[in-house]
Amino acid sequence: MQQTLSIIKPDAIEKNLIGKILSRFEENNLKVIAAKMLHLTKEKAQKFYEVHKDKPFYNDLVESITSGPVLVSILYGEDAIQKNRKIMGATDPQKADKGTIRKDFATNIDRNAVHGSDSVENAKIEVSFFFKENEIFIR
Ligand code: IDP
Ligand code: MG
Repeated sequence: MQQTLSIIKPDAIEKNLIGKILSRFEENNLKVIAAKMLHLTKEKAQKFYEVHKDKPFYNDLVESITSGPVLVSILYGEDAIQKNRKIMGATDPQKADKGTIRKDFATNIDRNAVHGSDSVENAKIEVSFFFKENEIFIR
C-alpha cells in the first residue's frame, strides 16, 4: 500500500471539477486520507517545483499553480503512485489516453488539471511538504 500526493490545480478548480476528479480516484479504489484547499504563495510554489527550476517552463508553471486555489490531497491504496499517474494521463493532454483526467478535463499542458507524485521517494517528500502526521487519516 502506498500514499501519493495529488493536487487539483487552479484550472480544474475554476471549471468546478473537484467532485468529478475525486470521483475518478475513488472509483479506482484510491482513498482520500487527507485533504486541504489552499492558495499557494509564489515562494511555496517555487519550492514545490524546485526540481523543474532549470526548465524553460518553470516560471509559467509557478504562475499557473498560484493563479487560484488548489485542492491538495493524499491518495492511499495499492500501487497508489503509478495508479494515480495512469488515472491522470500524460502530461500533455493532447497525448493523454481516452478516459484519463487530463484528456477529459485539462485545457493544455500548462493547465493540465492535476499533479501527482511520480515515485516512492517523491511521494514521501511531497506528502510531508503539505501534511503533518496528525492530518493524515489512513483507513
Ligand atoms: P507531470 O505533472 O506529468 O509529472 P512534469 O514533467 O513533472 O509533468 O512537469 C510538471 C508540470 O509542468 C506539468 O504538469 C505541466 O503543467 C508543466 N510542464 C511540463 N512540461 C511542460 C512543457 O513542455 N511546456 C509547458 N509546461 C510543461
Ligand atoms: Mg511531475
